[in-house]
Amino acid sequence: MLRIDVVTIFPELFEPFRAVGVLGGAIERGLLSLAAHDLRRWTRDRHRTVDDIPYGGGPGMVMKPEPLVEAAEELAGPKHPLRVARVLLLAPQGARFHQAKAAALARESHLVLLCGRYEGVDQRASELAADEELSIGDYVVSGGEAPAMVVIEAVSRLLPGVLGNPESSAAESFQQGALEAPHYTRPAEFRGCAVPEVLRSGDHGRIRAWRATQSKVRTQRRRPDLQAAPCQTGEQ
Ligand code: JCQ
Repeated sequence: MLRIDVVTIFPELFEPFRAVGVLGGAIERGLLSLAAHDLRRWTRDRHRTVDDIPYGGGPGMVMKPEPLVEAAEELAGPKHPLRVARVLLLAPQGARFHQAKAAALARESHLVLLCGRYEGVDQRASELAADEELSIGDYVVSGGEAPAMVVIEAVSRLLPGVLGNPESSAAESFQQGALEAPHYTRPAEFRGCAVPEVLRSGDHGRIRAWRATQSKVRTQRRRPDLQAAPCQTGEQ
């Protein structure tokens, strides 16, 4: 059972998210718990302030450190002695999130995801509260909520028992580092475009070989940066 706590100024964003699909099913079956907490719960002033102007000047606002650090400490315990939870701050400056990272996080027992907003969070919040900063890619979005959802989706589907068909995760983990072959379903012809004949042949050996080749060619052409897994069929 993996416990995930999210700290955000928009906890309501996570209500529909946690209700549907693979994630909703996993929560329903008790394989995962997901709670979204309002950061303002850890404010003390009458306006429940979570941001302030930047030291040194410049545009926008910066998230104050106190609410984030107190939230992380209440949910995960103090950073230093023996914290079991991993506290992650979603930020464009973080280390890039990838499939192997998702697999590592799926082996944890408790994740706390801190969502920033505005121009960023006070550096001390990152240092005092977070164990690591994670980025989902080189673009800026308005808050850490969408990036947190990406991490939650990627991690939750790797938890034991979450995916119905164990082959789908096995196939994908084998494919790790390579793009998948194209997929087709009915009709066999649509607007003059036919499904490749091999997929309709019923010859599972040929199908496997075709998919392996497609996977390899696609990876080479579209994502030459990926380190492709060795081809299982030996097909070139
Ligand atoms: C995450 N790639 C992009 C936006 C401030 C920590 O402070 C902030 C966080 C965000 C949201 O994260 C991203 C992001 N991975 O933009 C502003």
